[in-house]
Parts: sequence; structure tokens; C-alpha cells
Amino acid sequence: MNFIDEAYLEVRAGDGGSGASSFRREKYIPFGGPDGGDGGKGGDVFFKVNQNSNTLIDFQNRKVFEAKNGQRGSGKNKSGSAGSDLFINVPRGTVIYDNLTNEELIDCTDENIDYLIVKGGEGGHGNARFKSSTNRAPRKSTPGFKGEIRSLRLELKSLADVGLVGFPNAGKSTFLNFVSSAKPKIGSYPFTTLRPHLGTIKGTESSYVIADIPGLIEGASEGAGLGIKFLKHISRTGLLLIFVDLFPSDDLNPMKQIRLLRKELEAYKDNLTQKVSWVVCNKIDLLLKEDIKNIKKEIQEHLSINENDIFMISAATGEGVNKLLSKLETEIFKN
Ligand SMILES: Nc1nc2c(ncn2[C@@H]2O[C@H](COP(=O)(O)OP(=O)(O)OP(=O)(O)O)[C@@H](O)[C@H]2O)c(=O)[nH]1
Ligand SMILES: [Mg+2]
Repeated sequence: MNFIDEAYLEVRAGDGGSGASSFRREKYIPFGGPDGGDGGKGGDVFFKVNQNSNTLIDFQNRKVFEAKNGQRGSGKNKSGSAGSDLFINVPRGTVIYDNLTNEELIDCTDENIDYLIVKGGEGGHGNARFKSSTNRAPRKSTPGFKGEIRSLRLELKSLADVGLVGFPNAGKSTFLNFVSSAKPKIGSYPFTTLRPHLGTIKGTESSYVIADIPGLIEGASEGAGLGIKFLKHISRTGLLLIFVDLFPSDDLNPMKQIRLLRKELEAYKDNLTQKVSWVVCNKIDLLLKEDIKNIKKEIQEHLSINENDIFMISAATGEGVNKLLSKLETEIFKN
């Protein structure tokens, strides 16, 4: 599985080059003045969003990222050249923390921005700078300044508008396959999905993104199953779809599923229950019309969920899916 959503690394900006101490030496000018140039500035380090990447796997092996040092100055007032900057590509939605203080530094969301993380040191001054009326032949020059160094933690929190949560096998991936061109694997066994998948839905006016994550099970918040570590990928979505399996293989009836899922979401640190969440009951193709109606009523009444927030669909046949999609679009773009 080459999906990695956390990484640790060190970034080092380049040091400034030192200033030169030098005197003009030319024919016929026996005592030339100081002509040592300044050192070049060290390179900066930036983060940049790479839209084609969705994992931090590149940081598994490489831990140190360094920009180039500035060159030293030289005679004839020649400044050293600046060290080149370093650009580190990360997936969209990567949040960068200071690993020592845990402070959030940058949220890499915009592919048009170069996010500066550490600044290169300024170059030192050459001795030409120190010439004055009282000292016409200074030897003094200064070293360059050190580049900044920072130890970082990177966390990928996918950016999606809608998140799918549900027990394994509820049909989340089948749904994403049906509505988008994303192709997460579908399986008749639990834990088919092992990493988040993002699918883009082309709405009537704009597109939006749905995130499918691995299924949750009871006790997920305490680490059971694949645990809740993937919930961070839906922590930034405005809307959650709680996927319910209407044809579960065990005794997890729909009401039980919703109750347990709500409990796990509540236990998550960002308290995901504060989001807008709708209930999506899947696999209606396997049930009688009468039963579908009753289940919906039961959910409405026993869990006090608004009728408009419950959807009965079949991700296999597509029944009810268009209605859900059009409501989703309205909700997402209502502002
Ligand atoms: N009859 C019927 N079967 C469905 C429907 N949706 C999904 N399935 C089946 O249910 C099984 C599980 O589907 P997945 O989409 O892999 O379920 P998931 O929720 O993504 O499961 P995990 O990745 O394990 O969390 C597969 O065998 C699907 O073919 C549906 O609407 N009707
Ligand atoms: Mg799946």
C-alpha cells in the first residue's frame, strides 16, 4: 500500500556566501582601493502543491531538503551569486507543522502559491563596503548569515467537499464508482478500501469532490479495524454521508449502524458530528418497497433525523442516486 499521509523532514535554507577581502591590483596603480564583493544570498525553501500527487510517500526515504548556499564574493567588486531556491512538491491539502512546537505553519491548498518555509541567509559584506574617510584600506569583510533550519511534520488532510463514512461493505466505493470516474476497488468482503479515494463529481454548474475512506467498525476510535486515522481525510469536508448497509451480513441493523457510527464520529478529536450529515441507506434493490418505507420511518422517528436528510438508494442500480446528487450540489454551493 503506497499511501502515506504523514511525514517528518528537515528543511535547510542555504547559507549566505562570505564577503571578500581584496584590493585592486592593476598596472600603474600601486595602492588600489578595496574591491572585495559581497557574498550571495542563500537559497530559500518553498512548498508547492502538486495536483498529481495524493500521497506523502516521497518523504519515506528522503528526510533532509537543502537549498543551495550563496557563493562567496570576489575581487573586482564581484558579488557572489545567490544560491538557488528549493521547491518541494506536496499533494494538495498537506498541512505543515513545526515538529518541535506543533504549531501549524502552512496549509498547502493553492497550486498558484509558492509557500515559503525557511529563508536563506543574507550574504556577507565585502571589504569594499567598509571603506570610509578614516579607513581607506579596510581588510574587514563579514561571513554570510546562516540559512534557517526547521524540523517539520507534514500531514495530508485531503480536501473534499463530501465525505463518505460507513461500516465496511456498505457500498461506499460502489457509490463513488457510480457517480465519478474514480475507480476504488469494490469487494464483497470488508476492508476492501485501504486508503482514501477522491472522486470528482461533475455537477450541473460546478464540480465538487467526494472522499471515500476505509470502513469504520465499532471501537474504531480506540483503534479497532483500520481505526480512525483516515477520518482526518474527511475532517475538512463540509458534509458527511453516513452510509448504511440495508442488507448487512451480520446483525448490524440500520439503526445500530447509525448509532455506532455517530458514536465513533463523536469520539474523533475534531468532533465530526458537528458537520452537516445525511444518512444514505444503500442496497434498496435487495429490499421490498414496503420494507424500505418502514426502515426510513424508523430512522426518522427513533433517531430524530429529518426526513429530507435520509436518502434511500442503490449504488448498484443507480436508483435514488440522482436525487441525492442534486441535493448535494445545492447544499455545497448554497453560499
Ligand atoms: N445489491 C447491491 N449490492 C451492492 C450495492 N452497493 C454495493 N454493493 C455490494 O456490496 C459489496 C461492498 O461494496 P463496496 O463498495 O466495496 O463497499 P465499501 O463500503 O466500499 O466497503 P469497504 O471498502 O470495505 O469499507 C460489494 O459486493 C458490492 O457489489 C447495492 O446498491 N446493491
Ligand atoms: Mg470501499
